Amino acid sequence: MLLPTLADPSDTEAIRFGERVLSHRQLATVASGLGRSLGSGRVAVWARPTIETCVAVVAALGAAAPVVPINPKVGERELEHILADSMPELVIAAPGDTLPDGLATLPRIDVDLTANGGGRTASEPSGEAPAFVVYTSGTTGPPKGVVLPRRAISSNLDALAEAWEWTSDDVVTHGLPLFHVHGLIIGVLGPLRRGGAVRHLGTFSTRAAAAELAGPATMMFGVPTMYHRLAADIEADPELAKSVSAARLLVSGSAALPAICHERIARATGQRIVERYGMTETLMNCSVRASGERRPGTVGPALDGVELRLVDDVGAPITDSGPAENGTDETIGEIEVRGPNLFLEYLNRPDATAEAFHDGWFRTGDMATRTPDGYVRIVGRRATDIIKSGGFKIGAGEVENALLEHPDVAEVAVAGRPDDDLGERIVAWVVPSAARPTAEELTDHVARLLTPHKRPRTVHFVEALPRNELGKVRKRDLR
Ligand code: MLC
Ligand code: AMP
Repeated sequence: MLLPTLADPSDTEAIRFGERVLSHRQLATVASGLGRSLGSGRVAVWARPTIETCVAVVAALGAAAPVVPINPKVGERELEHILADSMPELVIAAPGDTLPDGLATLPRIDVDLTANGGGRTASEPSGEAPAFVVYTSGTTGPPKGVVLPRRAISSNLDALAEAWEWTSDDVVTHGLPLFHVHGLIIGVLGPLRRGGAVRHLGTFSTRAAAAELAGPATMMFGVPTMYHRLAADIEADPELAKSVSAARLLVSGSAALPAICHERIARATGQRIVERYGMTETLMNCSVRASGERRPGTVGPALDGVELRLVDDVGAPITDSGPAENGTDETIGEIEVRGPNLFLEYLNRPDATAEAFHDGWFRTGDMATRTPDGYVRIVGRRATDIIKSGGFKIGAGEVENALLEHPDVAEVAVAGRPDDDLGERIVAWVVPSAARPTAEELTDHVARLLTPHKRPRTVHFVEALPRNELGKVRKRDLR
């Protein structure tokens, strides 16, 4: 059962957004009330960071209807693609939400927090039944729908509970978006599966997080950008640092946490951040254990039940990743994983699904080393056309395609560049056509077509792009 605590609910707090609270019993009642209106077809959930979004997701899971979470900032082109690809039967939103065109034409159900379904849900579907379709970027083309089965979620949340000694006494706080696996599956379904609570910040700020950690929250989840901002704030304000030091566990993931950020927070609070490594397709693969050594720059060993190996350039497993013979470093290989945490397929993309696997192992595209005691250190990515900015994954190709739709763009190349705050920043090199657009016009254009987090943060106007003999852009030579 995915959410056993809702079958036998308690009156303790389950979800809080500011003053809006539901106990486990209230959540079970409201979600089953909403679930009565749902069939078993896919449902889109307008995933604003609200209590309604959590209720919608729990209701759909209870009714065995797969959820397609929709980024409330989604642009027209991206939404068009997601809807055509996933074909949801209806959309669930909060009362008063204004939905964009595309979604507004679907049958709509508003979350009613007074609904009463008596806590009854459909019989529990099999573990292989799809629970979510979460869209994630690739190197080229529009985002792919990752179909996640129920067993991936339950097994992964249990492995994390083991790793983090996570119990019903824990209260998780975070300000993550609810349309990706980090905020929604780990950050909301995680606490619900444990029978504990989540207190969502609405929007992340150090002050709000610190107040929660000084109060009831025991754990915080965040992306490195949030910890980078938190480090600066607590260094400037010892009271904030004191609040953060009260946490039981600070967890970072979705992108690499720089060792310097880890050390700054440790110096100010005594807290050593626990880093974990995951992916939409695999949920979480590795984590430093709550009781384990917290080595900065490492994501710890594989979680229980997750098999992880490193393979070389020709796909051969690297058996010994201890110090290499040249004595300079450990052997670097691509991470491949196998286990109950894996997705079922990319929706409508058998080609992409087949390509993602190698002898039954999922190819993550992440490059890493592993110490003899199993600690994984991620050192890079196979594809240079994948950008991780603020913990969001963005394909350079999708941003290029969006920019090429602008009438004043003749040629374009997009790449990620290091950024202290965002990890990587999206940079575009643009050859304008006759009329020269402003940088702001172009960033707004991408924000409107795709989503604001995919907008370039820097635009360089150039006369030509560096190309090789075959006409392909040499991204390494972009300056
Ligand atoms: C800015 N905005 C615009 C805009 N420019 N809106 C329209 N048009 C434009 N041109 C708006 C934004 O929408 C936003 O609104 C506000 O301005 C600030 O935007 P921003 O500057 O882009 O935000 P920023 O400060 O950079 O965000 C940092 C951040 C964010 C850390 C809060 O990057 C974030 O939430 N990251 C989390 C990513 C995540 O959850 N990843 C998990 C993937 S799963 P508003 O209203 O929103 O403030 C995964 C697997 C795993 O990776 O392992 O976990
Ligand atoms: P997404 O497709 O958005 O789920 O992003 C998954 C990717 O995020 C992984 O393939 C990694 O490249 C990256 N990632 C997640 N967690 C970490 C981490 N702790 N350290 C480094 N990279 C990470």
